[in-house]
Amino acid sequence: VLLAGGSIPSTAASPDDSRMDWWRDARFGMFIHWGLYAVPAGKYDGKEVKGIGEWIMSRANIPRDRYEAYAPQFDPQQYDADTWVRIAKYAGMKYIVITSKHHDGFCLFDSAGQYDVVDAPPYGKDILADLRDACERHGVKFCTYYSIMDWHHPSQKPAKMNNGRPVWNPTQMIDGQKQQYVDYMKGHLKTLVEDYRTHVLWFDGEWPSWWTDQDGQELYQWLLELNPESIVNNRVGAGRKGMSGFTQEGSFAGDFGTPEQEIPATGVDSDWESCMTMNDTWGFKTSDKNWKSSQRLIQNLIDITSKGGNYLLNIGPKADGTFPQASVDRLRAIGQWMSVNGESIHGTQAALFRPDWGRVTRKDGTLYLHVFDWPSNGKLTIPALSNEVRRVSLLASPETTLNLNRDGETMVIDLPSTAPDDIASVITIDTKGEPALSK
Ligand code: H79
Repeated sequence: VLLAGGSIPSTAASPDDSRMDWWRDARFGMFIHWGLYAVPAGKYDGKEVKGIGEWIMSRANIPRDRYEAYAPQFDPQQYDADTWVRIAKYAGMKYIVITSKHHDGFCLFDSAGQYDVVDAPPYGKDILADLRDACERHGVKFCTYYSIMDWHHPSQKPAKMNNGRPVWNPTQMIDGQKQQYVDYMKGHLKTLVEDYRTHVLWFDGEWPSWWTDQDGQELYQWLLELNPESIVNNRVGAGRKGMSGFTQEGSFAGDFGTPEQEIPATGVDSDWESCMTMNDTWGFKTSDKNWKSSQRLIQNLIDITSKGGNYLLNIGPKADGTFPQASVDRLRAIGQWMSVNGESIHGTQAALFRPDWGRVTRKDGTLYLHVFDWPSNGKLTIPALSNEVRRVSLLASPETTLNLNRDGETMVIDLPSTAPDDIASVITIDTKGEPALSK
């Protein structure tokens, strides 16, 4: 039924695993990268630092004590979790994954240790608890990112020194310290599962050589014993293949593949989620103005959905607690499109074919044709279906019926002369039974 998908990656979640149901239906989530790095926002010692903003401690080789000095400057007085969740919900996002601890080691929740926002004056409030509460009020699933590599924890040291300055990536584990660090992580994760009620554990920073797939398997099993409903990404172990994000052949831990900043060319017969940015950074950087268009973002959502994946679209909030205006503008445009066409995304699956004029999704007996390039001759061609077609119409105006004629191996739909939507117009085909291609 799905598109042919090359090799089948072995992720742990089986197709009939009901714990994955909400996640598979969601299709669209918000990633939030927020932490101390929002304070420097891409600048160190008065100089612009190249690369992604949340990596500034590594990119500028910042010593621990200098980086810690951002904590008392992090005072997001305008942070309002309710506003964030309303914005996400309006855009059609069904879940939010926020950095509970990025590679820099600073926690946005009340951790047992001292390096967290609750223990950092002047702000001193529990950012993640507020976001969890807002998510629960609005019916959005609260989920957390967690970095295994930790540039701040005393169990780890820099890969090497460069002119007396630390090179943080990848960290080295100090001999004899690993068990203590694993216990530290488990303490955090137990808190995130039990007190913060996180639905997805989104690991990252799994690539240092001291973290093995055996460690990942054990952590994965431990997490599912803690809460059998948890969903865990494939970066919990060491099975990820580079930035394409899929799991290698073999038996590796994790429920879904994690392509980063890319969309697979075809559908894949396993669960996956593409995480992507709106500009070129995850954590806020003042200088990064390279915003993708709303059209690009909407078509990415459709493309990913048509291939059976989820789209995790990132926001990097500013140090004052607000989303960058360019991000808000784009989420509003996505929300406008979703308010008319969301039915063609939520709860839909990979489609039967991938045409050159756009993308296709399906739900039960309905096919949703997303037309990116509206044909100038008013005729839209699709491969012939073997089932009886009950009705063809426009999702934006369901009362209009469109004509469909079979022509050998293809079917042709007569379209109105102008596209109802500049970005993607959705045509629905209701069939008797599950749609299938005739050959
Ligand atoms: O949190 C965001 C980034 O900070 C983080 N992941 C997203 C979600 C990120 N980490 N690294 N990168 C982005 C780029 C680094 C990639 C590499 Fe590798 C790490 C190259 C070598 C080690 C990934 C793992 C690719 C190969 C192995």
